[in-house]
Amino acid sequence: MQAHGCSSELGRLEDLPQDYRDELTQQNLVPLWPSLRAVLPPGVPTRRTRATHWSYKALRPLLLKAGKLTPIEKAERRVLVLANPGHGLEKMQASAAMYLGMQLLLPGEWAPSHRHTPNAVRMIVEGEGAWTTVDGEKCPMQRGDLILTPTGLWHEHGHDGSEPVVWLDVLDLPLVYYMEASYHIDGKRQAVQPGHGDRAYARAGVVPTPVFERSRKAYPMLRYPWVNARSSLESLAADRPGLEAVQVSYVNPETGGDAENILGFHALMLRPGQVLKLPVRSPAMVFHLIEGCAEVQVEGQRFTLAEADTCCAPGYTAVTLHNRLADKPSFIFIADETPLHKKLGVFENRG
Ligand code: GTQ
Repeated sequence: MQAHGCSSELGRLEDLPQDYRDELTQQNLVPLWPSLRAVLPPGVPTRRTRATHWSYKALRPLLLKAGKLTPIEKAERRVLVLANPGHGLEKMQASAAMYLGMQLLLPGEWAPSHRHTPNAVRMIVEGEGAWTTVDGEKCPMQRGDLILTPTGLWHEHGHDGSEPVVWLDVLDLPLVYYMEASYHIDGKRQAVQPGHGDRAYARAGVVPTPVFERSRKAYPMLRYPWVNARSSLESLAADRPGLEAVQVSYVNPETGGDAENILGFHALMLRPGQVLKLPVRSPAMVFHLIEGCAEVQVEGQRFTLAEADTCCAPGYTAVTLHNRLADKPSFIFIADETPLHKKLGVFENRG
């Protein structure tokens, strides 16, 4: 929040005598009225978040170059941050609450174990043979998989394959940092424990019965394989030919609630040639193209997303998606701030 004058009808800072202003400053006091309209603008919030497109084709060579320039020991996490210029690149945020980064792991490398207060997810972009161990569960990483590393859980990344592996990190870091609640703890290599959430929760609608279990994990499912999400979308589209938004949400299979506490995650299928006008809602959104080709219209701009491209849209803004393929579906991974807005009671759907 920044105090600055912007109002025509309310008194300005300059209207006040300098000695009075100096006295206020000395006492750590600020008059509200010159800044009232800035912090409570009429009808719609001021958003720093700007519609921004990051092309994978353009960033990939730079990420691979980081692999040559900076050894993993000097990076811990070798990430190029997808920063929104509206916030200032140095803020490293895609929106008010969302952070995006493209992470590179080369064959044989290990990104050491740590845990932190912000929640993270990974959306795997390319490469085979990498894995991430979260809370003792070793999760293989394949294109389109979503892997959670919720707040407080140990995680480390390794790579037994032969080609570079890249994934998209989505964290609520900007929010948790703003709350002055962001920190990490280093750990040692985790012992892999038996059990795989993606196997135990293999099908929606039936979940394991906890007959002998004393306590349940807060995050029972950490890996959401793309093959399952994709086939759910195809089944849903086939079952409901009239359904406009063919979308599934990543949820906690025990509670049916959001997979994580602050950010929401979804997969959307655009039918061949489909144009989908999304309702205007308060949370900012991120779109990452898993498969196909799609145009995103937002704030008078048109981004053509090729595979592995990412873009973001501010909240309270109309977004239209268009599948550029006439004969095939396109698949989009969506991250948004909906759980946060709903928990805080500020969520709006303006239609
Ligand atoms: O992989 O643990 O993009 O801790 C930023 C912070 C990734 C990670 C990021 C992190 C990680």
